[in-house]
Amino acid sequence: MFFTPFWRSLKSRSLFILVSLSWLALIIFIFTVSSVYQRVPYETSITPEVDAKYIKLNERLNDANQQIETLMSQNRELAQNLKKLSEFKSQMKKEMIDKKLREVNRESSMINVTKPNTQYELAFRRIRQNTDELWHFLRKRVPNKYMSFIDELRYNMYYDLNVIADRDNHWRRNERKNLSDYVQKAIYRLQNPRDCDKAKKLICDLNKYCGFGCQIHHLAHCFVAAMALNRTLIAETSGWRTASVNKNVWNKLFQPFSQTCSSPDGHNRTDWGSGDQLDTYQVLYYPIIDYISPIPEFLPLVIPEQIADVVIRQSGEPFIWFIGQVLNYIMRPSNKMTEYLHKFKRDNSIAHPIVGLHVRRTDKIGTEAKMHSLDEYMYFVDDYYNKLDVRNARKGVDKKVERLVYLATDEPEVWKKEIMPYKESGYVFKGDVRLSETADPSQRHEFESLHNVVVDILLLSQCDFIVCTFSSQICRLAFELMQTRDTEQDMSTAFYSIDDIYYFGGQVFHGKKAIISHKAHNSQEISFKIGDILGIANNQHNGYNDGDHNRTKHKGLYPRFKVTEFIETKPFGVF
Ligand SMILES: Nc1nc2c(ncn2[C@@H]2O[C@H](COP(=O)(O)OP(=O)(O)OP(=O)(O)O)[C@@H](O)[C@H]2O)c(=O)[nH]1
Ligand SMILES: *[C@@H]1O[C@H](CO)[C@@H](O)[C@H](O)[C@H]1NC(C)=O
Ligand SMILES: *[C@@H]1O[C@H](CO)[C@@H](O)[C@H](O)[C@H]1NC(C)=O
Ligand SMILES: *[C@@H]1O[C@H](CO)[C@@H](O)[C@H](O)[C@H]1NC(C)=O
Ligand SMILES: *[C@@H]1O[C@H](CO)[C@@H](O)[C@H](O)[C@H]1NC(C)=O
Ligand SMILES: *[C@@H]1O[C@H](CO)[C@@H](O)[C@H](O)[C@H]1NC(C)=O
Ligand SMILES: [Mg+2]
Repeated sequence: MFFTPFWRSLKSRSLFILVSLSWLALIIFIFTVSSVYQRVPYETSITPEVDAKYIKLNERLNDANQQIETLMSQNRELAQNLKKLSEFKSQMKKEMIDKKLREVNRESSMINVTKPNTQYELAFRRIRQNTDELWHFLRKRVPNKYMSFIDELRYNMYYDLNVIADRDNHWRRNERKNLSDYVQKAIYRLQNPRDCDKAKKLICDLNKYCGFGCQIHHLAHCFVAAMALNRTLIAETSGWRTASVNKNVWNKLFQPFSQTCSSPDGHNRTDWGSGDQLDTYQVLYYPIIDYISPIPEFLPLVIPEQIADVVIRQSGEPFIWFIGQVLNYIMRPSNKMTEYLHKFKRDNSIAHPIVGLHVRRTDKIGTEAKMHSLDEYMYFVDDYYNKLDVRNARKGVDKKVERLVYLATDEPEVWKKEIMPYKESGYVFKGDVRLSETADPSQRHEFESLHNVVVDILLLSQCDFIVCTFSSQICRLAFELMQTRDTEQDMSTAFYSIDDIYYFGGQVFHGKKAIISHKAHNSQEISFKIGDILGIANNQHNGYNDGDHNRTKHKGLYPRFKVTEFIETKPFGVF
């Protein structure tokens, strides 16, 4: 940078000299020639006078030639100097980088940080989870009067666990962030091929008639396939949910999937399930997940083999983290949406810490989920803030944290009636009842309704903890996106679901692997050995899962602390 002006001026000076001298030579030449030509017609014979003129002209031309020669050699010299200078410059740069590297190495060897390994991370997360399991076991069995003792002990255990976690959180955050960037860049590259005419493509059919969360999850399925097969995903979004007044709804809410490649055309095309040699075709049509055949090996809950080690080390929910990355790409907000969110957060003074609360009612109740009172949700919001109060007390902060709740619901009555007692006891509810008013089933085809549910999902995903029903795709979407945030702690435990465990629509198998053997204590429980695979139907929230043994086919309860997530990996072509 330092040298640039210097050699740039050298270069321009030499150019200047060259150009001006060439001009001079040209002018002399033209002048001479024209003076000769002017006279020739009048002097019909070559007299000695004319001869002398030619000799003079010749001399002048030689002169000019010589001058040009000199200039050229000067120019060569200058070019050589220039080359030397730029070599010198890059040498200096290299030395500076080397010096910086030596400094960094010295610093890190002084701190002598030993990074935790995967076993350490898994054990640490298990202690955290088992603290919760013990709590759930006790709260369902022990008389209520003992719970304040148990809770206080538990909150203090969390505090100490956080002290231990803090030592390595910087490293955890860096490794997670690095992997996020890596995955986002890989998807970006896949979606923006240099030559769209030659790129291998996967066509995703968007005509799946279901709710918003369901459609987005369907798109995520397509992206997973595109990543596994190393094909650019083409989805015709311009007709997506189009109402007559609102064209191109997708681009109003989100960024396009590609800047360089959105044409579904190609030299040849085939269907998944055609029986053809798929990779010899440029365009591959991918069906709606419900009708797919044959079943691809990369369907959820499979994660990419190439990133599995780091994901398993850094996230307690590797699949949810991975699909969160995919959704994060899909749902990159448009500039308009980004602006809206900024303004909304400012106007509502949304701050941290904040708990996200999603209450799904209306059409869902009695069809796909049971009714739950606000009290059932608030019990876990309360628990979150009690824990924070103890943490602050241990840190010597004697002010209680403000109890903020981001409320998202499709039932305006929750705003108008149900939150009143909690407001009186000091809770502050953020969000906007108007978003809930547009969530009425009769309005869901309107653009505003769609816009507002996107706002609720994105803001829920930015909360520090979520309480909701995982039976709703809306909440699962928010939780998935939450995993990809650049936070100190892994967010895989930052939720409580009042009903279902997490699942991904169309998932092939969700299993748990035994790390401790178990002998059934009663007819409700099942026995198993270390390494056995158990299915999971639900979490009883009393220390037990409900599920079936993959080998013995016995159905029943088993202690959660004896199993860990069963993870399948497959190579993904995109990495
Ligand atoms: N603004 C807002 N709208 C919501 C909320 N919860 C649900 N909705 C509305 O309800 C719709 C979700 O219901 P469906 O259309 O059945 O979509 P889905 O993907 O099946 O989601 P679930 O039924 O919740 O599993 C959203 O598209 C919104 O219109 C919320 O918290 N805020
Ligand atoms: C740094 O850690 C390594 C590995 O644990 C150890 O071998 C080495 O002696 C340590 N160095 C210092 C200066 O503490
Ligand atoms: C960042 O991620 C890439 C890809 O996984 C990996 O090669 C690299 O070593 C990582 N760097 C750090 C500092 O973790
Ligand atoms: C499809 O077209 C591509 C590009 O022209 C060609 O290389 C490939 O062999 C074709 N595949 C089939 C099955 O015809
Ligand atoms: C048993 O586990 C395998 C995965 O190893 C899975 O594909 C299969 O569906 C499971 N079977 C049952 C009955 O759960
Ligand atoms: C994926 O596709 C890109 C672009 O065509 C190519 O450069 C890369 O080698 C492919 N990767 C694999 C694993 O096939
Ligand atoms: Mg629905």
